[in-house]
Amino acid sequence: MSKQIRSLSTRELMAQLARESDGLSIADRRDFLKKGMLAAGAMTATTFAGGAVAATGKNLPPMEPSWGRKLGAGVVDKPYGVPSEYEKEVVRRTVPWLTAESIASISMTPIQDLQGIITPNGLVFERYHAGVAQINPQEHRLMIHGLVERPIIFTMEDLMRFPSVSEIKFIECPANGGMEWKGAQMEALQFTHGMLSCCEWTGVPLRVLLEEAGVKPEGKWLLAEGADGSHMSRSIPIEKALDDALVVYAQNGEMLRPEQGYPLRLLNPGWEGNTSIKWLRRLEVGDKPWYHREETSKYTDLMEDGRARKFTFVQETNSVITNPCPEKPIVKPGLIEIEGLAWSGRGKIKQVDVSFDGGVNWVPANLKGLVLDKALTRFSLVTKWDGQPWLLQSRAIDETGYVQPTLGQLREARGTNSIYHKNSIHTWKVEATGGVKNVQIS
Ligand SMILES: Nc1nc2c(c(=O)[nH]1)N[C@H]1C(S)=C(S)[C@@H](COP(=O)(O)O)O[C@H]1N2
Ligand SMILES: [Mo]
Repeated sequence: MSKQIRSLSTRELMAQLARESDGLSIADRRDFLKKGMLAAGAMTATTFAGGAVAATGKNLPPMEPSWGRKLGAGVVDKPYGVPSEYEKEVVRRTVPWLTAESIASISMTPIQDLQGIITPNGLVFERYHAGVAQINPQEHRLMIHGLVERPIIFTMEDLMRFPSVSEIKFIECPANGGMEWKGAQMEALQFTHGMLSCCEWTGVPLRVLLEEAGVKPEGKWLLAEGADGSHMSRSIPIEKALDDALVVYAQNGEMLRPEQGYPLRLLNPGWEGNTSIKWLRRLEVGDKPWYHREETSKYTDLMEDGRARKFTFVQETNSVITNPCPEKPIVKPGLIEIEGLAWSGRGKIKQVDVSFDGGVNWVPANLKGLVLDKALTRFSLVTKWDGQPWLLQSRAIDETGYVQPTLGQLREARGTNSIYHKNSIHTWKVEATGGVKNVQIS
């Protein structure tokens, strides 16, 4: 049988390189295209396709694949669609030793397998303190009371009558990366950075609901409480409530998943995930914080001197390289698109730099697609790998000028007793085999 070879023509290659080099400076681009030209001339492995692919097996060219020789499933075979069976490894995962019971645990998003910036609903990481509440929306209510002129109890129907807004925002558990304060131990991107998601959320600005209730001048804080068995609650400053907080009932176009707080959740964009109370049932306006469990014994940051930081709401600027990563080693020498995600709880990502030598030299990456306030931002840098070892890092800078710290700088400021807010520059060690290891350098 004749071998089917799929290699790119010079024209295709040049077009591809031109596309991939978008965002490079003119000098970079000239250099890049020149390299591409040489590669095309020599037909070396300097293409993304990598040249020859031998066709064997009866479903490969030039044979007609089996699925083209029979009829497929009809409409509404699956009234609610699910991914291909070949994608069954793309799932949320948990670290067994992290928690004793699944009802008070956390699962992580497989960010190594996702494209773009939106997390599909079935892959959004889950964090529960008492399992998923199963709520009948007709029996669900949101009560606003305390220091207000007009206490109100809303039905879901009431809430959905308000003009809605839809916004793309990330949610990150502040414990993301928390297992790495003392040293590198998680050999997977899903476990070092997967307590992270980004969805389009639809609901009503909290400000609008508070205006209905009429907050009294002495009302400075809000207590948000969930209807689940944990009745998880957090104190939220009124400034955040009046700024960009949302009360949401939908994610990525459909009603919230039970895992995400169906039928109603609070969303505090850019803030610790645990302030975004799920299964939201109660908002009480007060004149001071409540100091409940999840803002005293938990979700505070123990410093070296034994004191603890409290109300550290903002998820600081962070970034990580998603390709390559431990789950996605480099498979062959040649051109590679380094890709990753950056995010900031303070606003938009302004710049991401990539280092190949553990932070000695930095190269600016290209920000791909949408760059939104408090949303995941995808970055990309096309380069060539010839089997040389790399200490690969990314460093994000947000629009406020905040620069993601090195591990050394973070430990200097906070010590190593913390669980939360570990946003330091992350290092992947790329070995000569193309394998990727999780390592730490200061
Ligand atoms: N009512 C309630 N809200 C909650 C929680 C909870 O256990 N109960 N967990 C919080 C924590 S710690 C986080 S990080 C986020 C996670 O949101 P997700 O499960 O939608 O990813 O929800 C928060 N809201
Ligand atoms: Mo969390």
